[in-house]
Amino acid sequence: MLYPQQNDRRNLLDLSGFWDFQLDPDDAGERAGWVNGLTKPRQVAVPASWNEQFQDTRDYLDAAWYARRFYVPENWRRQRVFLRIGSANYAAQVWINGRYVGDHEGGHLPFAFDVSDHVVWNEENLVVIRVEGRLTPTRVPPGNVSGRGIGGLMSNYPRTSFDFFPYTGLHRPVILYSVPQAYIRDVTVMTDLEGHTGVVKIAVEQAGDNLRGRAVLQGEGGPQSADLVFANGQATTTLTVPNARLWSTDDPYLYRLTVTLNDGDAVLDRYVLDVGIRTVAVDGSRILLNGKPIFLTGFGRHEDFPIHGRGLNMPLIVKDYSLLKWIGANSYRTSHYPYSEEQMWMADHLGILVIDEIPAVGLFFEDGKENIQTRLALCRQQIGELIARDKNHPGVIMWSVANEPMPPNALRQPDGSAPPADRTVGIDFFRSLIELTHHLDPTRPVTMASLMNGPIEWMALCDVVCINRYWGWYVHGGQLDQAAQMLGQELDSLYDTLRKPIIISEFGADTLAGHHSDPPEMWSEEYQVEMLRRYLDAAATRPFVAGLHVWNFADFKTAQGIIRTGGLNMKGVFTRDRRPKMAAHFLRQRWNKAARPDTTEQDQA
Ligand code: BDP
Repeated sequence: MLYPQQNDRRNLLDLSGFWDFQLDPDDAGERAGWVNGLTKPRQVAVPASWNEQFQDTRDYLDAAWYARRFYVPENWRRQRVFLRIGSANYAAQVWINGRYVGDHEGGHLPFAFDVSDHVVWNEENLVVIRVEGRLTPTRVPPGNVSGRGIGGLMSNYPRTSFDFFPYTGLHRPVILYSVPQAYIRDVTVMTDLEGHTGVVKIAVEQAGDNLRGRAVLQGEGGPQSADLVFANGQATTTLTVPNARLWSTDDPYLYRLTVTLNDGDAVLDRYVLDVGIRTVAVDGSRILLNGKPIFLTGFGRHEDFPIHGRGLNMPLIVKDYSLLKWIGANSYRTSHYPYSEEQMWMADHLGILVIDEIPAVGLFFEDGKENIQTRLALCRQQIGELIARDKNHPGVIMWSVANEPMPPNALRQPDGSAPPADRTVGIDFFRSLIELTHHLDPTRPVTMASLMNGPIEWMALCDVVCINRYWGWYVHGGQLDQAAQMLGQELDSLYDTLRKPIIISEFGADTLAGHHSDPPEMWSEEYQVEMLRRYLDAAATRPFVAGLHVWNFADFKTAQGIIRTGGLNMKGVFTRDRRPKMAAHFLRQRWNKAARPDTTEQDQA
């Protein structure tokens, strides 16, 4: 799933802009012939969620249709033409000129179709996309789940099984692109180190005849190059770079790999990729980047902003990464779904480490084998698509296969005691998912973010243990000393049992910007600071804690409910429009070396 590229052999046409748009609450569009054009369209922006573009679409999650006309450039005639949709949440079906092209399920990953036989030349084409975002128990993430113990205080609208707004629509660009008839279908790069020598293993997949090709790596110690000889469409080669300049958070140095397909002297296709030479490993209780322990500082985030919703928002990406740098964060988790490819690109270029998560949030195990298997199949599909998309990003250092999967009865224990339920449920599920992930990518550790009181058997399947903890908020709210004590005890006992690196992948307090109190009281800026301080201090004295991700980077929109004022989760250290709360300055003092030149590495934890 290579990102579309424009160069001397390939081209692309970004179909972003205003599209025809029509709601279809009765699912009548197909019968009414909308595949040939919408009957009463209004204009909607793509990419963007549809929810906040109109007043009548905020909570609308049923089917809606998008349509747009385009010409295919005449000089693409001898090429193959693909249509690529960066993200359609949740399910999409595509037609071109009234003919069915294909479909896709799953909201945050790209999909593409070879439409060479669908498009016409010298005439206008019509692309029609039906998108539908219903919440159902057998989707990933699930929604509208009944009899699961969520009710009363926790009930929300729309009825998600997760705490973020179920934004819907064409969230990332729709791109038409051209490649030569014989073309580079895929490139996989894995890097390793032998002493000071960088080892760059390259696998290329081509479509077309068995041609020859070439891989050229440019950068310090280069250029290095090798011929590619294809058999059955595959070729592999290894380049070595003496005294390689490694990719790291302090020096995110990128080499430039150019892969070509050649016929004699003629270049048939070309693809260019940034390559960071680096290794990631887990050693005892440490996470190693290039063989050296790294402590993760950062956040869980969301792709979220007013009006755009979850749509690609380039200025916001620039802003968020500059704030991450300002505060001294070196990492984040793509809670709770894959973020845009543009975000991954930025992480590579700025030296930000990413824990890359599939949309497996709100998983549960109480509705029978068949439904559990349906969700497992979707999770397996999504991790496959995510690795296919993000495998070449040096910034991506870990895969996360779930967020807070819920064992039976977990929510019925308000005192935090261990649920009496069958704790072995789900083990086969996560074993299957984690084994698949290791098989698809043997180079990166795998984790999942576990719920307070979640089964330790699930954490034990992971290479790195990620725990979401709300001591001081949902449990022992207002009692920070008690919370800190519980946290310390829990960390020690988890490490005693698991002997793996532990990342506190969520901890935080809802905080109303501008609300103050001394002594600190819940919802005040002071309370957020004091709570974060307790967690940072607990980690600083425990070398097995390998990272801290505050929940959340910024306030974000969620479903309506009585614990979410204004439909917002306010655990951000920045407001939704990116103004810092006191906690942002506090974290900067602790994390950003530039803000505290006297701080030692140790203090950073
Ligand atoms: C955790 C979830 C996260 C929520 C957070 C919260 O992983 O999605 O937003 O709690 O309640 O359980 O703020």
